[in-house]
Amino acid sequence: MTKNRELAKIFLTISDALEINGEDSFKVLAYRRAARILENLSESVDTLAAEKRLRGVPGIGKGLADKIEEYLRTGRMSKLKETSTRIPRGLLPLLEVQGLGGKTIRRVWKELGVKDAAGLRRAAADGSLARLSGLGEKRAANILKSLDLRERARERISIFEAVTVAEDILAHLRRNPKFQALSPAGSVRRMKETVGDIDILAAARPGDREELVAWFTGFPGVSRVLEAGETKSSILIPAADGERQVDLRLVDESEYGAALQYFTGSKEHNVKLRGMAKDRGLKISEYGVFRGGKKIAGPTEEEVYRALGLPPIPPEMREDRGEVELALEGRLPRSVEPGDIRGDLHVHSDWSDGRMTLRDIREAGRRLGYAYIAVCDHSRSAAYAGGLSPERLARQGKEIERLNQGAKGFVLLKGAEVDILGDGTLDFPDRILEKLDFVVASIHSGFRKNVTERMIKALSNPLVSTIGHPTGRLISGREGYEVDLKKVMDAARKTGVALELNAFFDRLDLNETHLRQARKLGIKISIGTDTHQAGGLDMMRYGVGIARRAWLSKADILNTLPATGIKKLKNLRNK
Ligand code: DGT
Ligand code: CA
Ligand code: CA
Ligand code: ZN
Repeated sequence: MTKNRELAKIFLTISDALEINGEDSFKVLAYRRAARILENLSESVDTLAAEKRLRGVPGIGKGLADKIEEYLRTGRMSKLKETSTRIPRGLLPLLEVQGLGGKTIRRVWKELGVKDAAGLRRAAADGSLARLSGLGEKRAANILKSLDLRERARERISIFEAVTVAEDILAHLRRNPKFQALSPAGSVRRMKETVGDIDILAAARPGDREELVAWFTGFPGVSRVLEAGETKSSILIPAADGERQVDLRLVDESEYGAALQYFTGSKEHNVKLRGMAKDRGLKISEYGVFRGGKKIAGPTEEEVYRALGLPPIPPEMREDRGEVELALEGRLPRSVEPGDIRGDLHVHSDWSDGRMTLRDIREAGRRLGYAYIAVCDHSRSAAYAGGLSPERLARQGKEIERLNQGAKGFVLLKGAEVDILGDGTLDFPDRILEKLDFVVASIHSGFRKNVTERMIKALSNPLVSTIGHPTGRLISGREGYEVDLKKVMDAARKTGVALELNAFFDRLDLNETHLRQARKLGIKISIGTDTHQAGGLDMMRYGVGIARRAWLSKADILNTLPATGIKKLKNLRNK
């Protein structure tokens, strides 16, 4: 972990502790802001401190600069000790539970003696939580539900974190030329929205294995080695909230394809294949495909499938949801591929709460080889997120037109993420929406208030292009809106409005189950990263991964169209 991130974490802990201690929200926010500044800093704090430039960083005053210097000098921060020793440690993580703020945590601590998640659970079970004045049965039940969701999510990690760790380790492994082949396997390769442990497969000569296992367990980030065998080894990598397990399997080059197929799974898919092989007088294992004693496939995955009479099946589809049967009939749909995506349909700029300027977005879009990015900043009611007034939106539109002048190959699209208000009307009037190329309509407040009706009303407006994050869930622990998606989908099918696949890793909303239903109904899907900074544009890969898991093809996805196609949608729907 870099010093910047270490310090950001410390400041977050301090702000959490202050909040539970009942300090001014002003102080709490100052530390939280400092954490964010540190995380986004492009220079290391070491350098800034060495060159006496810390105090020049906007948002870092003298007080914070002193604390940073103290930490860099001594490895300790007295403020951290002072604030966090005053409260039980087990209370800090409770701040991440939806529906629990610092004030409530302070009260359950002081009035009910709750010191951690287990204590909170007991207080919910014996009714004392609900009896706390001002809380009531309903809020107590919701808190318990959020706690459950969070703990369930905790056992698995996000696909984003898993891919990031896997790629770090693969980069380390690739530096040793004795690995003959390397690939992610398991749920990471299948792009599941959450991952249990991270699997990596490698081919190597028997004589090299001892050295290669040592190379793997010598990965600089390792906190513990669980197993270091020449066929299987496992390490733990430290993370903010625990440890992540990474398994490496070493096989012979002649078995690499069969092992890759086996260890990619899913287990259910493998069971189906094994049954099929048996019916054909074949045997399939992680060593190869065999007829009698004769090995007929092994080195490549493609041959393994071919030996069973199948075309290669994309890893994302291997869940035994009918893919094997379709492949047998030669009717496997052609899944959308990353290269089919011509733009991003949901990006925030610094005109609202994003960090990229319009120029930054243009540059990033060009670098990615995109044809367009739709700039979709928040609308006026989203004041907490710097929502734009109609005037500012108009000015932004002018600026986009100016930036697009004479542009070849890439354009910024004029968009907005417009709030669906409490009564289902939109936060901008039609005469404003008319001027835009792409309109995302989203619910950001009133999660339990007539959500279905409000969405359907939004869908009936021909100026709306798509509904943003239609379920509102967060994978890390928020259930989302009370919405009847079936009804929303029926309305989307009738009006021709798209639904979003929000590709931000903690959303992935619609999820793969909903996307499959949408595909069957012929509903178009727009994929947007909803990113607020340049790095987040890469989240598109998780969106595409989930789309592939739902068997979506190029034709199902709006952003495989050229820019002119996106702009024309509105006119088509207006007829
Ligand atoms: P995860 O880690 O829970 O996100 O899911 P996976 O799919 O990565 O599961 P994992 O790590 O237990 O195993 C990786 C792959 O290895 C799995 O997808 C299929 C294969 N595999 C593991 N154990 C078995 C087994 O007992 N039978 C079969 N057929 N395959 C297995
Ligand atoms: Ca796994
Ligand atoms: Ca595993
Ligand atoms: Zn957004």
